[in-house]
Order: sequence, then C-alpha cells, then structure tokens
Amino acid sequence: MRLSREQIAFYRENGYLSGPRVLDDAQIERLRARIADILDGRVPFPGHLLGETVEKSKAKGQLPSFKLVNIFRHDPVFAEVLHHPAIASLASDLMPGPVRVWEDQMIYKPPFDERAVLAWHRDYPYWNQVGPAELGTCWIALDDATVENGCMQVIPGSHRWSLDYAREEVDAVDPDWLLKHPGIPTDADRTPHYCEVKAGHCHFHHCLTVHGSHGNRTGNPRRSYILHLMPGNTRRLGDAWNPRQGDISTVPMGAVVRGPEYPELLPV
Ligand SMILES: O=C(O)CCC(=O)C(=O)O
Repeated sequence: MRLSREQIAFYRENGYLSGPRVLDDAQIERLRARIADILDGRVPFPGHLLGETVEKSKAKGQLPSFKLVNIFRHDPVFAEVLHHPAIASLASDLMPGPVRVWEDQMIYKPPFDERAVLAWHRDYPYWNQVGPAELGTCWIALDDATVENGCMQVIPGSHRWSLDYAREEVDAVDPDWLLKHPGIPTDADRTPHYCEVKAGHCHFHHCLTVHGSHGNRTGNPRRSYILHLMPGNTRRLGDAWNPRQGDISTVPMGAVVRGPEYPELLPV
C-alpha cells in the first residue's frame, strides 16, 4: 500500500493527509476489547501510563478523555499492531526512513461527554528533546470519527507557520490558547478542517500542524490508536524525556534515536 505523488504533495502543502483503511474489522474488535481489558484492570498495565484518567482531567478543567500512553512497550496486543506493513509503507512515503516509533497512545472519548475537548496544539513543543521537527502521526480510528463525536480538526498549512512557543507557556485551561497566539502570522488562514475518519482508516498529521478536537455528543465512545513516528534522521537534542516515554538512557546526546525501545517500521 503506497501513497500517490499527489497525496504526498498534499501532506507537504497542508500538513495532514487522510489515509486508507489499515485495520480490518477483526483487528479493530481485538484492539477495542484490549482497551476495555486494560481500562477495567483485567490485564496488567502500568498505572503511570494511564495518562489522563477522568479524575485527573477534571482537576485540570479539560480533557476528560481516557488516555493510555506508551502502550506498545507494555502490551503484547498493541505491540503487534506496530509491525503492520501497510502503516510502515505509508509512513515511509511521508518521511525519510527508516521510520521509527517515538510513542504511541490510545484516546477514548466517552459517550455524551462534551467536555472531552483536546485543546488546539502542536505536537512538537512536547517532543523538542528530539529533532528536526519532521516527526509525524499516524492516527487510526477504532470507531468512525465524526464531527458529532469529536473527530480531529486541523488547520491546513499551519505546519508552515513560523510560530514558536514552549510547552510551559500553554494555558491548559483555555483550549483556544494557541489560536490566540500573537506569533501566528497575521495573514494566516485559521479555518479548521474536520478530519472525519472511518473505523480502521488512518490519518496523518505533521508534528507542527495545529490540531485539536471537540467533545463527544453521541452515545458511543470515540476510540483511536495513535502512532507518533520519527523519520530516520531524528536525533536526541535535549533531556526533557518524561517517565511515560521510552528509555532516555539508551540514546546518547546528539545520536539518532534508535534501538529496541524505538522500533523500526519495515515497509513491504
Ligand atoms: O484524538 C484527538 O482528538 C487528537 C489527537 C492528537 O492530538 C494527536 O494525535 O496528536
């Protein structure tokens, strides 16, 4: 499964791309069941990787979604999904290889939870301990993601804005903080695009693309599995690893981020 020249050009120009189906119904069911097993405590999973529980999120005043992070390093079912030749091939068309996994996550927006908002953000300010800023995300829907249940929105072309901010500056209680940033070029088009994604399909966005999502107005959950991917030239630039990420000690300063903690995706 490969991307066309037009699709690659679209990603470069717009900073996102709607991709093909990569998981079949049985694979989706397997991941949904595994998510339920992890969240309900039926299978072991490290507590500190339950990134955003409802309680923690409410305390922050936003994002009452469930989030699991760093799943593949701890869970054999999710570890298998990584080695998916179609995802590897698509990602390798968008970034220079070998593409490696930086992190993964699962986001679960509960039914009828309109507060399950994900603030407008860029991913790279949270990852600038590595660079260059050419990482990308493969976002896989485990339910149809729609406007009603809080599909992702992106601002096309925002990955090309020369806009610099640090994660410490972000006002976590204002989901629109980034859209009001004085550094956004005055002539920039800030019109968001809704990224509806059918279950099993994937969607890519660049690590500088401004994106976010609304809450879930429907009676069903909105679940997604998300792979944060590094081009082969991604190096360690700093120390700001957090305990929910891979092992920093395996990556010398200045070196390419690689090794068993950061598996390579092998295209067919
Ligand atoms: O799932 C969402 O609504 C947003 C996910 C996101 O921010 C990301 O994948 O970088």
